[in-house]
Amino acid sequence: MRSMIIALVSIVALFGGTTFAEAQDATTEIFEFVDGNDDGKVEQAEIVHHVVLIFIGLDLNGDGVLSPDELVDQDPVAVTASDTDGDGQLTLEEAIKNRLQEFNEADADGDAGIDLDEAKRSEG
Ligand SMILES: [Ca+2]
Ligand SMILES: [Ca+2]
Ligand SMILES: [Ca+2]
Repeated sequence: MRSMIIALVSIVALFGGTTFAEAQDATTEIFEFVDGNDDGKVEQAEIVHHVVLIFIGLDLNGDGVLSPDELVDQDPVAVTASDTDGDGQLTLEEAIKNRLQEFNEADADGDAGIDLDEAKRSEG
C-alpha cells in the first residue's frame, strides 16, 4: 500500500522537477505546498485541485486521457495502481479516485483532513 505522502511527493515532484528522493526528504515543505489554504491540513479539495492541475499538464494532446507516452516519466507502479480498468491509460477519474483512496487511508482520525502528523505517519 502506497502512502499518502508518496502521493503528495509524486504530485510535487511533477511540479517542481524535484527528484523523488529529494522530495522525500522534505515532507514538511511538500505538505505546506499542497496545503493551499494554510490551515495545517490537506483536505480532499486540495488534493483534487493538484491532481487536476497535474493531469492537465501531463495531457499533452489534450484528449482528456493520459496515454502511455504521456506517462513515460511517471512512476510505473503508481500508474498501474491508478489504472483501475487496466487499459494502460489514466482518466482524470482514475487519477482522482486513487488519490482520494490514499487520502482516506492516511486520514487516521477520520476528520476529512490530513495533518502533518498523519502525513508523516503514513510515510512508513
Ligand atoms: Ca488545507
Ligand atoms: Ca492525452
Ligand atoms: Ca485506465
